[in-house]
Amino acid sequence: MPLRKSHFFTRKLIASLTLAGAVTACAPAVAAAAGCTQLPTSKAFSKFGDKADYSLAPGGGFEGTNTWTLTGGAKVVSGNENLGVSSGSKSLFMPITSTATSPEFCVDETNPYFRFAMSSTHKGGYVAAVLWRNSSGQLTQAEFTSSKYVTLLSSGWQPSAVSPLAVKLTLGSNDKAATVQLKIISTGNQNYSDTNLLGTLASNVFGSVTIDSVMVDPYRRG
Ligand SMILES: [Ca+2]
Repeated sequence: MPLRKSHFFTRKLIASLTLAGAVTACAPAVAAAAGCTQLPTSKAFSKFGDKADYSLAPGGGFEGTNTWTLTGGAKVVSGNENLGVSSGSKSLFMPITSTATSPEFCVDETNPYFRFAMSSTHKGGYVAAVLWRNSSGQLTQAEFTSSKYVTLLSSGWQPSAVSPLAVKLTLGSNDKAATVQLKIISTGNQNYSDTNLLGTLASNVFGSVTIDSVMVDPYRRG
């Protein structure tokens, strides 16, 4: 989304210039400034013992017009996660081998992790990956696996693992930020990828996962 990105970088430039002025006028800077605009937060996973604050990733609730890139039959369906992470009436169903990739967004050192709500049918699984681009180097591009999950039995809604984000990035040397996309790949449980156990049941019923409420941790500890 070039327009949005352009607007974003314009805002960031203004923020940087404002900061530069502030630094000049004040005592020597001690810590590097965050490179991203921070969004409203909530302790979205507190009922699971996670006291961190989280912000919703772009389109991460799958409400309204979908902004994620979907392949392989992934589709927005009725029914929100029931964990209370973020409210709504929709989630993202992902049959085995489908993928869902978020819009680009900014992360900096204050965004160490992301986390989401998920449920699974029998033999479901996923890989949560991060695509990233160092904002100070046009040619730097990479992908890493942040977390994985497999199950033999179906499960209701549960929180995903706390998945590394900025803690695994090489941030830009100037603005300490990077442009990322989150990518969820519905892998099924490859330890049980044969159909002997459950017969020739449709893969869009077995092996699927459903995700919702994709949240980014902006590292504001109380
Ligand atoms: Ca939702």
